[in-house]
Amino acid sequence: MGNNHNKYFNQNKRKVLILGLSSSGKTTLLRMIKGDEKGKGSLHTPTDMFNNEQIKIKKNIELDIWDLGGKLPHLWVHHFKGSQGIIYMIDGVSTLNNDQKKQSAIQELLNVLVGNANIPIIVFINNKNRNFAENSSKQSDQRCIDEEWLKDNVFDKLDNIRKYIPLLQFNTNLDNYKIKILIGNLIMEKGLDQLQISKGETNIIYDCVNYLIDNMKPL
Ligand SMILES: Nc1nc2c(ncn2[C@@H]2O[C@H](COP(=O)(O)OP(=O)(O)OP(=O)(O)O)[C@@H](O)[C@H]2O)c(=O)[nH]1
Ligand SMILES: [Mg+2]
Repeated sequence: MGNNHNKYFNQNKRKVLILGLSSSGKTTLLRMIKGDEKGKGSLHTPTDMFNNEQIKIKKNIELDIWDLGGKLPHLWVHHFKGSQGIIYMIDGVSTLNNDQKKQSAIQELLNVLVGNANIPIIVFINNKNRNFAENSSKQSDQRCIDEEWLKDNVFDKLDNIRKYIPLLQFNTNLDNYKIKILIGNLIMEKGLDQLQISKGETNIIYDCVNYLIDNMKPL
């Protein structure tokens, strides 16, 4: 047996889940990672079960990427096993002045974080409307979910669970991004934990996927 065992195990494949509540932008993101420009601005067609794609992302790395429907988050747990990285998306618009949506998004994020304590996770706060953060009131009940809010309400409470596990959080507006080519390890160079990125408008999604890959362990 010995080495033969390895022939059944694809060292170059990485299983990634895209999670988040309905309409947070998961399928749009998946399309963009695929390089499909039509992902942007299309009508929302809810994903009933999941979309699964194999995407070659670096020379030797293929992502086995699962975009799970957001309507039934209790089903996500069935996909946790064997996952090596997670992208969690939050709709920054619908959660802005809707406490219930905000709480649901965060509760599901916590479930995901606790259920996947050993793998890297990226949290996208997907703005949709670029100016929402500037327009939002900073009163406590109306604060948008941003890095600071997540830190106070989520990450600081998770220190023991995810102490050594990289976690990245940042705002996106998928409208603005064009997927072009991979950019090296920009994010790695800046350090990992709770990194806040403020950077030009292009390629950040690939940077983040790269970051995820660099921090994923083979199964
Ligand atoms: N303007 C804008 N629209 C976006 C952005 N991200 C997603 N959308 C739109 O938001 C809607 C929902 O996006 P989807 O990607 O289908 O959402 P989803 O998370 O896959 O939703 P479910 O499959 O129901 O779980 C679509 O109409 C997208 O075009 C964004 O960054 N900007
Ligand atoms: Mg979808």
